[in-house]
Amino acid sequence: MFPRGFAWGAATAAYQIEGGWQADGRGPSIWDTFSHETGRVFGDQNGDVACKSYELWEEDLRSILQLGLTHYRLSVSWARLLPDGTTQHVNHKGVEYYNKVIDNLLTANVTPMVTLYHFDLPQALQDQGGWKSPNIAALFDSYARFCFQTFGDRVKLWITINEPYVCAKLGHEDGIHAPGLEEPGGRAAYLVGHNMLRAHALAWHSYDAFFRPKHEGLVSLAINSDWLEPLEPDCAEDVSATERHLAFTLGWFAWPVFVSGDYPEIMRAVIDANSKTHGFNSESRLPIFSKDEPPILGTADFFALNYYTSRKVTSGCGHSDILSMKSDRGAQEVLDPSWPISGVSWLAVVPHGLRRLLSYIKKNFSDPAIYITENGFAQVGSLEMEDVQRGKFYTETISEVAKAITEDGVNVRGYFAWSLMDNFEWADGYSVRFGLFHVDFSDEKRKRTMYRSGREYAKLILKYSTEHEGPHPNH
Ligand code: GBH
Repeated sequence: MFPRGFAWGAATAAYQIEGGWQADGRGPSIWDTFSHETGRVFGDQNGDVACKSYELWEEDLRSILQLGLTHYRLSVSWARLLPDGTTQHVNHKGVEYYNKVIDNLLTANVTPMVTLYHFDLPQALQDQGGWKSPNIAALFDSYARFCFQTFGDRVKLWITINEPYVCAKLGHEDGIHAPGLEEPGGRAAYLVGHNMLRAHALAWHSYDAFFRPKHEGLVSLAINSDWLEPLEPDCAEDVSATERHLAFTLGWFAWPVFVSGDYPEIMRAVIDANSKTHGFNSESRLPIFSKDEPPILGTADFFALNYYTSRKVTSGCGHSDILSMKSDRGAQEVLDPSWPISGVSWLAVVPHGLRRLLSYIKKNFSDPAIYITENGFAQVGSLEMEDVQRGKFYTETISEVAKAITEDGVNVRGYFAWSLMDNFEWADGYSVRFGLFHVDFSDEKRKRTMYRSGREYAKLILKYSTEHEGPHPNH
């Protein structure tokens, strides 16, 4: 059911697990700043200590081996490697840490997939305008080259930026992620998304020109999207609201990279029309790609998809007189009452949504090789080590992936569960648990204990990764 060499993985991100926020010369990031402000994160918690992975990497490795993962997706902390964000000052202790992690993984026959940016911008760069500044693209490119140069002999799977949508919208329009900006008008979110695409593209071109020839790896960006369906399939307005929503979510980043080098036409048309209505008539709020910069089109060697949930969509977006990315999108999300809700309110359990989204990607983005770089299920409140629901979630989701491969012909190359272990869940702090391993945050040693769902995932991996190993024809 799963092709030979299929990646069976789990994922984490530096700020969510490492702790050691001031250890060995790490610089501050925007998540340090944000989480240290009162009222930003649940219970005013932060990632100062988190799972202590900076200190306890060997425990993480043990967990990875217990699950039998073939791949592990981690992110490197920009501010740990380059404390002020620039290559002027390299923190060698940070380099040593990631060298150890990568080398240990390879020795254990686990393939690393490394994300360069998972929400944690060095504060020094935020102070210069962060992702809103056009200069960020070149700074990111230097950081990426530094990482390719330092780790690229051993790391062959790279993600430049994780979920630009989340950084742009949650960080710069909703203000619920770092840097916590609540800018109306949509302009900030579009600008950040634009600079992230420029940054990603520069890094991809750098890899392509200078590193691919000897390292032969693959580079992409991780795009998050819910699966979206019209609330009333026969209602033309719901159908067009759904198309619009898909264009503003998945299309915002996937269309420029996989289809045209520019934003979906409907995005530009809607944003321009709304700008006019609101009396803006100068330049568009959605930036335009310069012809003098390397092209965005073609800058992904595979499609990296983070999928968690699905929504039904209907037209309109409530009553909003305020111009925003959300109001431009003009779509209202509705939960289907038949979908169970996981521990967090936003995560309705819809495994078949993943199969449909995979087919949509195959059809609309030229049948790319796809890695599902995140997918998972959250627990909150009372803790269940026998997390039956999560086990069922993984079993069902993986069976939908199997159908996508065998029945729909989708070229899926790997699946990464979010997450290896419970960790700092951004604005929800430690109140939301996504792990295959439980982490005891009241224990000095941050003891990791496998959940029942971890045991079930391990069984699935064992079953599917050995199905090709029949008896040798000569025996
Ligand atoms: C991923 O984002 C992140 O990459 C990962 O770091 C994180 O731990 C994981 O999800 C689990 O959350 O609060 O109602 O505004 C997934 C995409 C988009 C899902 C924002 C949650 C917030 C909904 N996320 N969404 S709400």
